[in-house]
Amino acid sequence: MEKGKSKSIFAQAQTHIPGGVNSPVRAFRAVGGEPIFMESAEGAYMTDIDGNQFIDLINSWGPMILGHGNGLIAEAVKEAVTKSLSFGTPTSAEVEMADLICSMIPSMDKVRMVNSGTEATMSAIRVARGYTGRDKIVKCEGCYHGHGDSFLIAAGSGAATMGEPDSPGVTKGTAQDTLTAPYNDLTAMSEIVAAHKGQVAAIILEPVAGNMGCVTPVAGYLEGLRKLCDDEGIVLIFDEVMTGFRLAPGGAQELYGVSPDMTTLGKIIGGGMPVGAYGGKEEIMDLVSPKGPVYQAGTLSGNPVAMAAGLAMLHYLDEHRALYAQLEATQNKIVSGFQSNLDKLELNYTINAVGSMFSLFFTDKTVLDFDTAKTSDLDLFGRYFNAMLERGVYLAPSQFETLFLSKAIGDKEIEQIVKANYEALEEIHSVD
Ligand code: HOZ
Repeated sequence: MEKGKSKSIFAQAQTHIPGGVNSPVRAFRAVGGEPIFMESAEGAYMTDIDGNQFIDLINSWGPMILGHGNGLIAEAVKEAVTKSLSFGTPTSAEVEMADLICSMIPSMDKVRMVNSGTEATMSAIRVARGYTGRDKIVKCEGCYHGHGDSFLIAAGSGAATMGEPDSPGVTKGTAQDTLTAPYNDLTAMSEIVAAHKGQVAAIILEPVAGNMGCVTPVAGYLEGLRKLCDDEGIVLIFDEVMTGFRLAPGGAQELYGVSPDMTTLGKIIGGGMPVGAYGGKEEIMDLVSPKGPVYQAGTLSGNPVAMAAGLAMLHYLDEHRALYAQLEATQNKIVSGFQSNLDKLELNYTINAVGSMFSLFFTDKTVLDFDTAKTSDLDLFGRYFNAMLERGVYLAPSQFETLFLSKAIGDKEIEQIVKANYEALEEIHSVD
């Protein structure tokens, strides 16, 4: 594969960008090699600056559920741009967006738009603290809720990839208010809450974790957390930045039938533009300024171009609910192809999958939390990633990320992905 232009721009990037990238996982440090710089994308494919084409299995880490270059979204953005890039005043698009979100996710009575998932989660815990008058939060090990100080404790995603799940720069004062529990362990969570009775404002988690690879909730886990929070007066926050509008029109909470008190959103609601949102029960959200005393604001919040893209996306998803079954069928075909390849080559593996999210772990353990995710052979994963890249399939460049499928991936691409998987596995297997 020709990589000359990517190599040269990455060298230049080191001068004025820390590590040469604007988000750590993109640097390929976990998999070896150097990042590929993209030029354009259409449907299921991305093309890099050297002219190489890749089937995209990250889809901008979630937002591009319809694939790249979707005409509806592009047209909505073009129209919005002709009116203004930003007013700094309320617009009717924000009202339409709030109404649509709350109708698709019934646990949300009210919602506030922000600019990223990080902003959404930071704001949500502030509101939960204001509502309960308590300081502590509990998060799950390996879950990632953006890079707010309170969440960089036992964090997944890039923090885990770089081997720094507890970041320097987070003060002891902040860190002491974040408690952690293993994912999928209701007993451990109950014990932590009991040990800090009356002090926990919120339990926050990804209802399907995507930042330690894809990890699904075991039967009864989300229901158990719901009961625990009800019993102890704790705000249950589902971070649906990845899963919102991806696993079902109403997100993971619709799929699993468990309603949180608050929800955080991002990715798909922006249709590819930078957007986040947080919301929930009216009695909680009415504490947000200017209705209530909990302060949170943003110059570009509810940006008209981002709203236009997000509205086009959400209207499409609302009106095409059969899409979710189609995405799941795509996932099933890819996963069963991978399983048969892995079995043929007698490799140890676990595949976790739900809807249009899935991960392949090189381990014989069942992966249900951060500790079991870490049993995956990371060296093998790195070689697998690069072997897939060579064959034109772009995976997440870290074991501790999930893959995201798009509507644009059809039978032709599925065949190519499964074939590439076999050849890549055979190559790394024969080196072992
Ligand atoms: N950390 C995010 C995914 N879990 C985004 C990574 C990126 O955009 O580089």
